[in-house]
This record gives sequence, structure tokens and C-alpha cells, in this order.
Amino acid sequence: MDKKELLKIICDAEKEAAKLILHADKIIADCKTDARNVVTEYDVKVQNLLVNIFSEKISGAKFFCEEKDNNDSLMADHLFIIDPIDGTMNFVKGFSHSCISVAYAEKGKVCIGVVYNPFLDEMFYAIKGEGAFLNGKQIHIDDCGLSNGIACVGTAPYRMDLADKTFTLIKKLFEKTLDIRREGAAALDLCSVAAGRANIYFELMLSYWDYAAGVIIAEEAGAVSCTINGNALPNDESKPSIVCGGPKAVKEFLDFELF
Ligand code: LIP
Repeated sequence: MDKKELLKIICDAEKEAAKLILHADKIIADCKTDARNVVTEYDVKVQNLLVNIFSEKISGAKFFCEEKDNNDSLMADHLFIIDPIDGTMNFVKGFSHSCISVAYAEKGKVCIGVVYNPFLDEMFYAIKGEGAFLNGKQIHIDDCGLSNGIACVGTAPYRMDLADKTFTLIKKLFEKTLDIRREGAAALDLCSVAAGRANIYFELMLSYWDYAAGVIIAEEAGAVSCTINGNALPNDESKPSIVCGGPKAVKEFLDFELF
């Protein structure tokens, strides 16, 4: 299937699924591993709707999803990597800052990313090699280096053992940048980098479904991404650290060498 046709299917599906988020009421959080790691009926409803649409429209569609136990092979020919609601805690607490994140990969290589923020009606998307877009307008990073930009940070709240390292890095970024933002949805942090709103984003632990779509969008907008040790980001469920931003900013970050 033509990638542009596939992109439209994903965008349309995310817009349809977003209605469940916008019309949600009585949002009840169920704990997955602990009080910080929660899921709602809307995460599951959004994911099921997306899986049904993609299964119907794409023959052989396979899935790797946040709220699914028996995930398919990451090397599938037509794999959809889905975070149905990225920023679930924001959604539960009424912060209107969450998104639907879908990446499409072939044999382990992500070639399409789509991140939709229904609260702002902002559709970020990219096809490998064809640039990054926000609501039809091409977007680019702001490769201004740390001192002239805002840093988005993730606190890896499921990993309190990483807190000291996380806040050491946050303090360093606070000293080196104009300011920091902890907005609570990694996919949207990555899209903020792509749109030139933030010039760097890091988090010490992130799942594949959180970053698969946002990373291709940021990279198609000119960003670079890697682990905080400078290694390539894995296309798997190993939950690596991540840093993504303009080349200048990422080099400055990697040169911190704090650990
Ligand atoms: C969240 C990320 C966030 C991270 C949280 C969680 P979820 O995704 O977007 O940046 O700090 O630990 O992973 O769980 O809301 O889909």
C-alpha cells in the first residue's frame, strides 16, 4: 500500500478514536504496576478501535500496543506500534495534554509516525524521507543549542530508582537552557522538538510505544535521537533512555558526562 494512503488511514483513525478522549466522563484509573502507572477504560477503547480499523483496512496488520499482552513480532511486515493515550496520568487528572501515538513499521524499521493531540487539534506526522508536518504545514527543529531553547524533560515516574539521576540532569538543563518543561506526554515532547518549540527532550526510561512515532517525526524535522550514552535507540521493548533534539543541543547534552 502506498505510504501516503496508509498515512491517511492512520490520521483518520486517530481523529475518530480521539472522539472517545474528548467525550470521556467518569475517568477511573486502574493501577497497572503501581499508583503512578495507570490505565483507564478509554486507553483500552481507543486501542481496540485503532486495532479494529487497521485490521480491517490493512491485510496482515500486526500490533505492538501499550495495553495489549500478547504483542506481535516487532519484525512483522506490517506492524502498528500504538500508545492509545500517551499522557494517561494527565488524562486522568484533567490536564488537557495527552495524545494518540501510532507508528507503522516494516520488518523492524519505522516508516510512518502520527501523533494527534485532540485538545489542540494538532496532527503531527511524518513519512520516512519525506519531512515532518503539523496540520499540513512542514515543521523544522530549532537547532539553536541549549542556551537559546527550552528543554522538555520526562521524569520516568515508574522508576523512582532513577530519580536522583533524572533531577541531576534536569538541574543541569535548567542551568544551561532558558527553562524546562515537564508536560507528561513523551510523544508530544518529541513533537515539540520537531516543531521547534523545545530544542531538546530527555527521559531516562521510555517504552517503544511512547517514542516510536515521535522519534521519526522529530528526525524528519531535523532532530537527532539516541540514548543518553549516545547509542542508537533500539526498535524494541527494552525501555531505553532517550535524548532527542537539534544536533547542537544533543551534543552539548552528551558532553555533560555527569555519570
Ligand atoms: C508516559 C510518558 C511520559 C512518561 C511516563 C509515561 P503513558 O506515557 O508519555 O513521558 O514520563 O512514564 O510513560 O504511560 O502516559 O502512555
